[in-house]
Amino acid sequence: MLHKIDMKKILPAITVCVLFSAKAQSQIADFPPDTVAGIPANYIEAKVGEYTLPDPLKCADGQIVADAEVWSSKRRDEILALFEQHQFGKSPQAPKNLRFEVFDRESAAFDGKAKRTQATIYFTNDADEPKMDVLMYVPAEAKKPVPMLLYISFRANSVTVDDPGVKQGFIWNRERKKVPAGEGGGRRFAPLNVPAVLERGFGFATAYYGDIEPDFDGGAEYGLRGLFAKKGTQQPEPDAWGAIAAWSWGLSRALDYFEKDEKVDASRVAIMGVSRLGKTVLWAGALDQRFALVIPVCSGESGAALSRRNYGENIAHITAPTRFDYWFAPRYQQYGDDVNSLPVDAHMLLSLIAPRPVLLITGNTDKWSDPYGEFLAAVAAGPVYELLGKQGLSTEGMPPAGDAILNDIGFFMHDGGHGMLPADWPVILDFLQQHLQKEE
Ligand code: GTR
Repeated sequence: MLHKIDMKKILPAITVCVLFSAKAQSQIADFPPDTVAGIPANYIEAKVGEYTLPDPLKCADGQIVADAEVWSSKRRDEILALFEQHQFGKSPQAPKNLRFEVFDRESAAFDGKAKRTQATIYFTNDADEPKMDVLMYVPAEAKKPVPMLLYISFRANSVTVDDPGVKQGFIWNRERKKVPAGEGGGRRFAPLNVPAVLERGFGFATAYYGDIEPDFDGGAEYGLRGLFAKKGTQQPEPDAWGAIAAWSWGLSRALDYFEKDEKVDASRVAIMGVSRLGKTVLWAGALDQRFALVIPVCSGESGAALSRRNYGENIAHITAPTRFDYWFAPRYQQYGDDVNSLPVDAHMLLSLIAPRPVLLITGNTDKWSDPYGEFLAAVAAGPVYELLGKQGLSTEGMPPAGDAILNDIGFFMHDGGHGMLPADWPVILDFLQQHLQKEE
């Protein structure tokens, strides 16, 4: 059963939170790795360390943000620039004339319940690669432009959705070659429920992140960042954009396309992604305020979980040269040894989504991703939402697995591990409906 946490529930919820910590400690042996990239990982609450979060409502010059005007004209820009400089890197502007080709328009799909459109998006006017295929469905009976859930996938469109009409896609395999999807694997992660989305009056769209840029060290060469790289530049700048910024940029191009498709209400497009793609949708939503709602699933470290908590994965783990340093701006790595000098943290990333709704989905056994760290980030982003007239979590006690909070900041911890679970779907659909469905 879903329910909203109200004030009467705060006390029991706090108790649950204390119990959760104790339970978490007793389950350390569950899944999480002890050491990654030679760096030990901590799963004991008492050892997360002391930290003070930077205040999202205090400007660099000391001014306290007391109204929405100062937030949107000053402090928000400061925080965005800090994330560009220190974490994700600086992305280029949108291309002037987006080039796209619709190669399948409004074909009947899902037993006639949906209309399917497929388009290829080219990122510049003068290059044909990389290019991204966007697959979208709208409810067949829709009379007006529909709100849309855009899901960035680990898999090509032809294997993300169960529909024989989808164009055969390609994916990058471990040998850094593009192979027809279906042969080269690709993580599943998400039991998608497209018909359920359509039944609620929403459209559903997806794109494969590897179409934007392959996910391996050196992938920039084959992907979007290669397209924008200045010839002859050897050493990337400390604030050069990483792969997460590239994937985020690609999502904005899908939205550019939706703005031109009369079936879509481009002012009501939600984005969703799992794990590293949860980090991606957070950064996409922060950069591009046209996205109306953001759903990061198990986004964890450098996503919605507070980096300052030394619990599960930390910045040193994620930016280890053998792991995912290429996801971020080169400067980010330096905070692995000194997280307290990082001028931002996850609560500020969430505050960049405000006042738009954001739903954090986590898992109680996904300790590597630090679900409690995501909850605390959401609590700390609350004052920004409230300043903008919206509702944060309205509790400081983490709800138990299975209970959802669906305020403008939403939080749901499923009973299970890393990735999306069937139990997430009713929560996702309720959240979309509550925040993006207009009263007719
Ligand atoms: C993990 C990584 C996480 C998360 C995850 C994923 O190995 O440590 O931060 O991004 O990969 O994307 O699957």
